[in-house]
Amino acid sequence: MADGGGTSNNVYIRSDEFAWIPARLVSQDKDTAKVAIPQYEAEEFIMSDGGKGAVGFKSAVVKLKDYPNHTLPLQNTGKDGALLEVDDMVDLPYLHEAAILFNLKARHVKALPYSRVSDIVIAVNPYQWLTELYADSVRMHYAKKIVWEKSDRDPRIGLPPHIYEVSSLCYKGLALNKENQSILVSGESGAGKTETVKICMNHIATVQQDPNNKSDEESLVVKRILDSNPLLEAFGNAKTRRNDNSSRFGKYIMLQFNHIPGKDGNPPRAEMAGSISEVYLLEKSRVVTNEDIERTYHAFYQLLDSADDVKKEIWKGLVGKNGESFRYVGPAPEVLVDKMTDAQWFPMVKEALALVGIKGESFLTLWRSISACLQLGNLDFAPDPSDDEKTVITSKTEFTDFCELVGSDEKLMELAFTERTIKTRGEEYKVPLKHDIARESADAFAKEIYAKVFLWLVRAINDATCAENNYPGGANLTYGLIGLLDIFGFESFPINGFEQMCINYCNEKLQQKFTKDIFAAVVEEYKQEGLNLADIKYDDNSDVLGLIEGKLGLIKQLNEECVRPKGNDGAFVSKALKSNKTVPCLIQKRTFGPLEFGIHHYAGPVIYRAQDFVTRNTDTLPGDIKKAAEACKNEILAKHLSNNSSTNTTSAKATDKGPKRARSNLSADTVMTQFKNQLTSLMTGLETTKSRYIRCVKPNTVKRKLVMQHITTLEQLRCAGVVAAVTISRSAFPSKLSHDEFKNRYHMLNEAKKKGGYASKQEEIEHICEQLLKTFETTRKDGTIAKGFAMGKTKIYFKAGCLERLEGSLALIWDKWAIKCQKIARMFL
Ligand code: AOV
Ligand code: MG
Repeated sequence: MADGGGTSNNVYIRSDEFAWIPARLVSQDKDTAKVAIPQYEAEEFIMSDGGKGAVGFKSAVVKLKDYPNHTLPLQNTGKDGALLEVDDMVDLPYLHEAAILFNLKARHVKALPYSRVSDIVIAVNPYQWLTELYADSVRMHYAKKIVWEKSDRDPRIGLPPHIYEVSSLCYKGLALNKENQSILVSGESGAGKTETVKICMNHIATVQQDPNNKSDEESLVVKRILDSNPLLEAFGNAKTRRNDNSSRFGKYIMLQFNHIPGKDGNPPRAEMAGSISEVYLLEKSRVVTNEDIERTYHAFYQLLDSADDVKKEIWKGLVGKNGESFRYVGPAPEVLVDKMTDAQWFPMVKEALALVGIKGESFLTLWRSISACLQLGNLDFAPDPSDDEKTVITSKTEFTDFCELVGSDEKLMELAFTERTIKTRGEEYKVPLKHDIARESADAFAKEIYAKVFLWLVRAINDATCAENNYPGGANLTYGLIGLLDIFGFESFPINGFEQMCINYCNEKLQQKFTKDIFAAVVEEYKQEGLNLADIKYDDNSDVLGLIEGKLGLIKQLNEECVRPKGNDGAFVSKALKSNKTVPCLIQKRTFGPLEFGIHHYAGPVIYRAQDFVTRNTDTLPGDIKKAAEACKNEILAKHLSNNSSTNTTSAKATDKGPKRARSNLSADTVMTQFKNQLTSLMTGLETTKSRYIRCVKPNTVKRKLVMQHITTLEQLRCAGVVAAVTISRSAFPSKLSHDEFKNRYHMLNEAKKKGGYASKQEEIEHICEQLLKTFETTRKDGTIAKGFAMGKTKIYFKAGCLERLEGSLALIWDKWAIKCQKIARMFL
């Protein structure tokens, strides 16, 4: 292919450093291609869209076998040769990984964080607050165009992509079509999930207000709902390496609505009547560990940085103390959340607590429980000098203070830490505990207290916000809901543990739904266009879910180890590997250690190390400590310290105080089983909604604005299923063009024009394609011929390689023209 002229010379090639880079195709033969690669300063390249500022060119030869279909992916360039940048990436003529990456990047460097892939909104974290993007006028514009303006066409046409379109569509679907809605937000840590959910929630709170009643103030319940965010963040968020305000739990907020019939010619409305939140897998281990760069939960610092008179009222042991006084906290860097310090947050949190009814005595109980966690870290244990099988508490004053703080009998608590009650055949006896076991019990106790405080808080918030308790007639409210899911994204580290397995299991569940929904949307599009549905097919991930939650699956095997006397991690792995030997998505390698196994997840392979899986899954507090806790005067400890950590708050009844069910047997209560049940209930709930997807992307690991690192961005697009979504929607026909676009661009390819003209534009286009795409024809199973293209009512769809063929033919024509022009020019010289 000749250099210059046709746009088909602009391609992408693979790069180790940048994943994909733009290049110019110089020539190619069967196996290799010669390309000219523009050279950039590395820094400049990740900052710019790669289309400008090249400092020179370098020649290279690439092997075509490294590329899908043996073809270098083409750049999407406009008439002027500049990179085409579109709102909706399905409008790109060439849709592949590199095209998505460079389109997102072209937008990101212009501070346009939102793009679409059909109905999915991609939100690239701008790492700068774009005030104008969220201005009141913009909020109202989306609501007006999407919710209130009557139109038969897609209301998003003409609107730049925005998460406000998602919140507006949800509200419209609920208010006008009476269909429950959900927004599923995903992305890796720091990608912007929590911010996105808050922005959508605030938008919904505005849109639901009566547009004809300007004085319609935010109702108390709406205020409580919005203010529950900072509250959950104080107790459930922490500074991590990747995000200064990282949510260490998953959440699903269900906003409840009442139907307000339309009157005086106005359309019906849905009024926000309440909310219920469900939380998942709070990271308990953070309470008892501290790392240099990371911190424990914000609440600890807020308490320790509060004024001495506040501390004195909560517990005198806090006065004059700071992080360094407590082992679980230690010295830690100051962190600003929403530009506020920990000390500034404390009164805000106090106010938000009061709004959900936590004030006076219950306010003190809450912070005393947090102080009790702190104090547990400072307890010291040592071998008893007279018998080193026994343990003594060496930090006497700290221990007395702790007992006073939780309102416990000192003797009872001491025995709970230093002895264990064993029951056999109806007999009960005590065995002494070694000091390191006693220390572990103190850690387990602190984690448990914190987890219960968190659940207690969630319940209090639910009590104060659910429509059942707070909206007139709310107990019988059946109208509808919008659910917002802010949950941990897919994780893969060099070493992956129990937590990653839970997280990735959850992501597989959501991916299955995502794939199903995308597929349904493609089926719908094909129907509308009148295409043959037999041409589309997709693979889903039910094999991976079978491996995890199936009859002989990993959860089942792990649970069995947790009830088996002497059950252990090694036995779990060997049994799991044996019974799933023939399952292709399970990875077994000779080079693996005895505790290692791998899973081919939809987002890629992940290797797990099953160290502590049995303990993590069982997660029980020693019985003696549990008993001592139940005897405490501190209400949160005494009443809510059950092993059932599931909030199970999907109904108003779940706001009942106290544990909901007694433990029937151990396996019913393992962490995995609880999580599986929670996920099943989440998925069942989601099935009753119309789900909309926002995929958050973290453009770089240095938290800088306008910078996009290619490799990490692409990995996220794969994990978020964006590439998969495109693959599904384009599986049969990766490219499509409207009839007009086709005709404008390729009409000159019609070398053998039909005599007598064409009955329609469609017929003419079909004629051109018939001439050029014969070699792409295949025979379907039923014996019919599938062409290289499919003629839809408004668009024409192409199989892989077809559009490239047309582009190639176009380039040849241009070359001929160029030669002709040169000849003519020479004649005049
Ligand atoms: P996450 O929820 O996805 O991470 P966050 O929503 O906490 O991520 O976002 C991380 C940080 O990115 C925020 O603190 C902001 O500084 C910035 N940010 C996110 N979205 C926006 C936005 N729309 N505009 C401006 N800045 C933004 V984690 O909870 O860690 O998985 O566990
Ligand atoms: Mg978050």
